[in-house]
Amino acid sequence: MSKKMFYSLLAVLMLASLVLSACGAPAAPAQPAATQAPAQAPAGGAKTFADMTLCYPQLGAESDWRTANTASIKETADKVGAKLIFSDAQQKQENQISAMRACIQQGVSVIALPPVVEDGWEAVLTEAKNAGIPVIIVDRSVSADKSLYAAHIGSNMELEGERAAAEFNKLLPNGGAILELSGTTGSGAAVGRAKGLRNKLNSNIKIVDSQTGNFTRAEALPVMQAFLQKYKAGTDFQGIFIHNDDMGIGAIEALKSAGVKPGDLQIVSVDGTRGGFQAMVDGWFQADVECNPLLGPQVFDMALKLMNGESVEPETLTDETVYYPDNAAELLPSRKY
Ligand code: GYE
Repeated sequence: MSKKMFYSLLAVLMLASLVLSACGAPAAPAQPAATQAPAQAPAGGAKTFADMTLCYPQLGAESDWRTANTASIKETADKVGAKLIFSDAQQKQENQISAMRACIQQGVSVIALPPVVEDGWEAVLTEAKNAGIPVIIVDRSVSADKSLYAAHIGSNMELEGERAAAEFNKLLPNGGAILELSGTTGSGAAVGRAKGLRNKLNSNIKIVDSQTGNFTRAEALPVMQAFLQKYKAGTDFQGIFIHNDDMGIGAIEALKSAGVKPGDLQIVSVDGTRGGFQAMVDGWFQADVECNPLLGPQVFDMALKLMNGESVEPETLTDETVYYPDNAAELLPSRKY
């Protein structure tokens, strides 16, 4: 082969390999949902908290967890010097949707939405997206397509349910029957916790009944009373999984009036509020699965990034643990909520 022929063959081969590698190259990664276009940064520099109006259509005031979450958002807004538009939807999705629409109308910088239920957010999330307002889903999850919001910050509710199951597996080593006092029907928190419990509960522990107490003390009390009419404590069931501490406190009232004593039943709750810690000190709860409501700092940090067009993590899960009665008295005074 002449030198000339050799070089032209080489050139052809190099070209072919270039074309091939271009075809075989993995598709460019889809634009992460988190980098939705935010409002334009003003000429002269990045936006600061002083430029921020954050909309927080809070879902309600149903529990101590929620009160702490609201306080964390308000305190952080004050601390960083951002403007906050806060509302309380009283556990009604339609109120949250109208609050969001009002915020879109006002042209807020970012909306941080703690959704009361998972379904039914597509329309309003699309409206926010079309208006160029990034949305951070906070606390509970939504079922809407991820392209409709920037990110989610909150707890892994399914893992919380799995942690509760692990506690029952230890508390009822020979099996048994439990009741479930569940959170708001259709909420990410209740759906995840129920699923997690069922994922990991030993097959010799049966869930005899499950009813919602809507995450409130007031609604949990009659549900527990009805349970006690229907099932004999200690005989028909040995334990209760309660989706939050407030419902646990309502349930304890019903148990007390029915003559049940602390320790007669194995009770596992979720949140780790002061009320939950007190219930452990008093011997009612055998374990409390932590769910951290203090999300303000993370929400505001992410909101600022979004205002400046920076990319953010699509999913930020809170690091959590399980608390037990043995050191509950010691930890109680330092609990922040
Ligand atoms: O566990 C409960 C509250 O969504 C994680 O809502 C939250 C739950 C929390 O009412 O106390």
